[in-house]
Amino acid sequence: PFEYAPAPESTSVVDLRPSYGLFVDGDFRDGAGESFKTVNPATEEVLAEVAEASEADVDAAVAAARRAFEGPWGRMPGRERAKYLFRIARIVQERSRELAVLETLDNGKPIRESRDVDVPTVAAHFFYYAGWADKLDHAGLGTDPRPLGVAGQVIPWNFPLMMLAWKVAPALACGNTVVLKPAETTPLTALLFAEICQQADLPPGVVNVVTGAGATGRAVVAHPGVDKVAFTGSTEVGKAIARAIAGTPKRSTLELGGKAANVVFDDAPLDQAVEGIVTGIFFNQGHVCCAGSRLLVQESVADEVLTRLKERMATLRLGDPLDKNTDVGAINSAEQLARIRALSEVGREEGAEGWSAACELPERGFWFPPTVFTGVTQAHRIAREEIFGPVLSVLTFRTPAEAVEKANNTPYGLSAGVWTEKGSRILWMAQQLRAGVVWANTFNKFDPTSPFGGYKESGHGREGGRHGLAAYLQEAQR
Ligand code: TXE
Repeated sequence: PFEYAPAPESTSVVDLRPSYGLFVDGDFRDGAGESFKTVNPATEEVLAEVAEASEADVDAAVAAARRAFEGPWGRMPGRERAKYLFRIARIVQERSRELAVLETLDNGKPIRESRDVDVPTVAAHFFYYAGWADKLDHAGLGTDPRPLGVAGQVIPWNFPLMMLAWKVAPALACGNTVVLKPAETTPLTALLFAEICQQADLPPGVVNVVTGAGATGRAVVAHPGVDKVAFTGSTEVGKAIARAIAGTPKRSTLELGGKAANVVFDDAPLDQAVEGIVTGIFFNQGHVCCAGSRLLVQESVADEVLTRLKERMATLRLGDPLDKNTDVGAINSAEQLARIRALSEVGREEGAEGWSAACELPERGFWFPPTVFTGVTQAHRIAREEIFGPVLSVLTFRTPAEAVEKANNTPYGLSAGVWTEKGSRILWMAQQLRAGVVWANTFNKFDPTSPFGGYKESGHGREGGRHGLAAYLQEAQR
């Protein structure tokens, strides 16, 4: 059964202010309009009041980004830009504890994850793209690849800092400037990152942060001064953004939802596979676009895998995200909890059987126990729709061909996992699966050198690696 977490790690490392303004043109300023509250999802306590950027604020941020692009930043040689990116990467490392605690407070994810995965990955992205910035310079031929201009970047709440790094680091490395709109439930680490930009002496206007809800995101995307739109979020909003920029010359990358298959063959090392299934769906409470939310297990080992999986699930510790022993943290918002509950209810109504280990949920905050559904068919909504929570749907297959057919039977195509001892089968599966990322005998591994992005309704464009540069340069759009 789940255990309650003991006393929390000190939060004194974070200097929380009662209210936060926008970051425009190198300085923090009050918004012209309203403000909103951001809460700790593990306690429902208000963390801070944050400015809601109006259209006029977005206008000011885009103007600042344009000036910076036309001015020092857009003309700076890559090797000079690299220095800023290296500096940012090092400050992220120096302030990693503060960043990790604030991320956990605002998002609800276990501190072990923000400390060991999110923040190190952020630093790694800045180091990696710092290393590209001077490689983009050509020696005096006048054919250096050109940046696009002002990038409007709208990001979600599941990996607030990581999504920021995936977007800001390549944009800056290529010489673009940025107007970033963090999600309304997790604005705080983006504002701390703005402080880091100041500390790194980044020229004013190169990075601007406009906080607010969907309307602020819409204003960024629609702004005529924005040359490129980068979005990560729901497929629904991704489609709305695609419609909003249709007929304009704006470039876009869209990283949308997923319903990844995690495919376990009968020759897989089962202990390792069970760990991979758990990481695949319970990491970050399943708030992961590439989560392995559909387990496809070969019939001959299905019972054994399920038995081991349930045993492992019973050892997961759900509770205080600031406790270093916590495996499963809080659901990010009341709205997301309601969505998870509703779809799980649909699963039961449609005849699937839900199981979770005995567990008493904390009284305050937003919580959902890790849950596995069996008796799921491909027609069930829980096998087709993104739940974005700690809920796994299990299906079985007999042959590799059937596994491929079921894995690909989804409107999405962001990621997939394959568990088998056979190298030839891994290569064959990787070719057959229509997904941007295929993990073999591992899952949810992120590396700055690797391109990440979707097929079909999971969006288009790639972030990360050499491919991630193309999204921010005039040449080589592919
Ligand atoms: O996402 P939204 P929400 C999925 C997941 C989740 C569902 C809803 O299934 O249950 O989406 O989550 C901004 N123009 N994912 O509502 O609305 C918004 O302010 C411009 C998967 O949180 O897509 C936020 O900054 N921007 C996903 C960002 O878009 C707009 C991660 C994402 O919010 C906008 C998150 C508009 N019209 C949710 N409307 C993934 N693939 O990782 C909203 N926004």
